[in-house]
Amino acid sequence: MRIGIVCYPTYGGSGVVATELGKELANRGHEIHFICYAIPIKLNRFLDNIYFHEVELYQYPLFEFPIYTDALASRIIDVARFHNLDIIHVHYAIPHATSAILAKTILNNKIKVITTLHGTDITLVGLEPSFTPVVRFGIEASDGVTAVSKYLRETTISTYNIKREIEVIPNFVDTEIFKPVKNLQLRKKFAPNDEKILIHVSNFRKVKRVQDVVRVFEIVRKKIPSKLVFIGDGPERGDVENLCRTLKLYDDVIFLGKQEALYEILCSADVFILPSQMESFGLSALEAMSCGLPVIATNVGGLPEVILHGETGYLTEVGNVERMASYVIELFEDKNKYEKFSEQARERAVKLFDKNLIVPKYEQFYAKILNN
Ligand code: GMT
Repeated sequence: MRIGIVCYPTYGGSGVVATELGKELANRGHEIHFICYAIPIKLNRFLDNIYFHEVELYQYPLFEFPIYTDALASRIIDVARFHNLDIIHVHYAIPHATSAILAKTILNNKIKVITTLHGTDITLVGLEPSFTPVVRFGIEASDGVTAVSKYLRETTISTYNIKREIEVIPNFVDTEIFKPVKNLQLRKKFAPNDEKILIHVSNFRKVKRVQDVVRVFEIVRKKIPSKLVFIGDGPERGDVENLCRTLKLYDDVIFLGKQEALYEILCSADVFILPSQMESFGLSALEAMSCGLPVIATNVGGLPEVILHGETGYLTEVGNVERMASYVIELFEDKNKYEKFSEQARERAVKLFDKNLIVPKYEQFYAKILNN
């Protein structure tokens, strides 16, 4: 198939999923055309069957902001015509579904539009009155719609009063890359005295409640010698760093910023903390599980579909840092339990979310939509 993929090229989860999906599909012989305003961060080397088309954002004094939706639609039209695309698969509804449907209309319906809903396009941004009716239209007018968790499907249907089918295709991980191989050198760097290591990866947005990670760490550290590693960057980072200073934790906290080889760092840690206010899936939790890390997270959104409470980690109510900390301490104090959780986390990632299980589901979905 010839497939166009539209995504945000940044560090966000939806862009990572879209890029990894494109790479896997290319590997399976499909011709993949990424259409984005910058090259996706994970598309960092030449790969056969993959092409990149930049959406150029035209500036004109009259426009206070670049007109992305129209520019993207025009680029989709151009690529679809010239490369004879069968499908345009957009990740994150806003405004990608709108652009794709506009392009499809201009192309006299000669292309199928598939929209994958990822999270805040539905649960946060899409709820803004300035977006809601357009998001709803984008979902109803797409030829096929997928959501990354059952939770996200149900929420979409009820919140936007959706009448159509939405297929759940969960996110996936390359379990051959994200695998439990301890990097002792790295571990020694973070924890020179063999302290335990807590880790958190995110884009430091408010919804991630990163300050709670620090609060959890503060409690754990009083009982068990430990270090905290942060990966990622974003609007809340300054505040989180300040909190570490105020609580006099700074010497035990390592801020690595954005990182490429996530798996190496994940593997050198002991537990993953994800205290999000909302999480439609939690790709970072899945990647950690694949590396054999138990995950302590909040019981929200799609997280219970990924993390099994009492088997691969623990789930708590949002903001209950005491309970989160007590679970971390429990795992650190009970070596057998820790190892069991670690094995079960890895096993769940391999059995349910490996790329070789999930990518064919997208191929089947494409075939179904093309035959409709
Ligand atoms: O980061 C993004 O690009 C999208 C982001 C969001 O804010 O919607 O992440 C969502 O998509 C990821 C990939 O499917 C999921 O793993 C995240 O759980 C989800 N984030 C939220 O729901 C907050």
